[in-house]
Amino acid sequence: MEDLHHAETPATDIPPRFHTGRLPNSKSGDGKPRLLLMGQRRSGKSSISSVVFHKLAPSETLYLETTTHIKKESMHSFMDFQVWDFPGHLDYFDPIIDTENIFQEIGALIWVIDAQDEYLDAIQRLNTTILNLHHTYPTINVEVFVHKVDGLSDDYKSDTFRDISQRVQDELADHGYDNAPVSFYSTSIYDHSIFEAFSKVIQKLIPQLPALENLLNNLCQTCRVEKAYLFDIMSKIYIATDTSPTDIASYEVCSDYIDTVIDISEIYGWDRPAEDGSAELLETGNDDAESLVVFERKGSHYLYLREINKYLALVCIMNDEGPGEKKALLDYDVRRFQEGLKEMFPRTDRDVPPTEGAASGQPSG
Ligand SMILES: Nc1nc2c(ncn2[C@@H]2O[C@H](COP(=O)(O)OP(=O)(O)OP(=O)(O)O)[C@@H](O)[C@H]2O)c(=O)[nH]1
Ligand SMILES: [Mg+2]
Repeated sequence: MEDLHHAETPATDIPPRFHTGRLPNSKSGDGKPRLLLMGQRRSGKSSISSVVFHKLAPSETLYLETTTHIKKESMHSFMDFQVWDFPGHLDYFDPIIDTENIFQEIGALIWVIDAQDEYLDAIQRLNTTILNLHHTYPTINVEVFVHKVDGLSDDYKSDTFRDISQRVQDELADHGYDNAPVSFYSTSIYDHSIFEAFSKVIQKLIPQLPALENLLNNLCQTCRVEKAYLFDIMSKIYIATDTSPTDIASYEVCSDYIDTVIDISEIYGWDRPAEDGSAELLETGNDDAESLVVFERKGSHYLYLREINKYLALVCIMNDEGPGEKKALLDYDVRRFQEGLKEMFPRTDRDVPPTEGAASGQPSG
């Protein structure tokens, strides 16, 4: 905790491999990290953006129209970022397109491949893009979403995943680009996999991640929490978790829990204006907003949710003693966690209303 004043400076001299060098929330940063959604037509780019950031029901994506121009959206959340949804047919290196403007501020290039369709062309185009960018922007994270895996059998799914990742890596290696920073995720908008994949993509853009994980590890240890997730409430992306192994089932249950709490607070919640109207107080949210359920399915598990600030919620899975029995300890540790977080993400200069079209905020209550 003593080092937190310096949290905006990465702790090591070696530059982190996976971020753009511009810290989210950094006062010196002049742009917001961009997530570019690229890939073939109908691969599912707009669906992903609508489901993750606008809570569109997955089945409603059937009616989405093809994207005709780059759709830029600003997300105002625990960290500001932009999502750019590209038309599938666009040639990103056409001379009439200002490539520099597109790739300059980039946080991650998300390349969506339809796993239910013929994917050789998509791989070809992805590799051309990576090779074109490799010299000018060597630090770009390329995140490949092997998408629409919901319709596939388990065997076919893993074969396709392996085949795609192998082909991409092999072709890049053939062109002399070994160990390209390309990651692969199996995704679908019909389950939690798309949120999990986005969580991992976003986490790479948070230089404070190791410090956050440390805070969560400490919390888990002192309060005997089995698994702790720090969620961005609006998108249900988790921005950090403790370093114990993560399984999708525990993420799913925590994420569903957030949905339930939000639904209930939309009905029964009320606006909680800051006592003296200051932005500082607004930012801290309501310290007392917490929720607890006993999770019967796996024996005596408890789910505990605590609002950390306007954007973030801490969700913990606990067994043996429930949070009720160690309330004072939990309150104390969560408060310390909140303080640590506030120092890591100073944002007093950022409490401006979201720009038009921005997804932001969530009900509180
Ligand atoms: N089965 C399945 N279908 C999906 C999934 N994601 C998207 N789709 C469907 O894929 C179709 C195309 O989705 P879009 O989001 O419009 O694709 P796009 O990549 O934005 O297409 P362009 O704008 O033309 O480049 C829609 O009918 C979606 O319902 C998925 O995870 N699983
Ligand atoms: Mg589209």
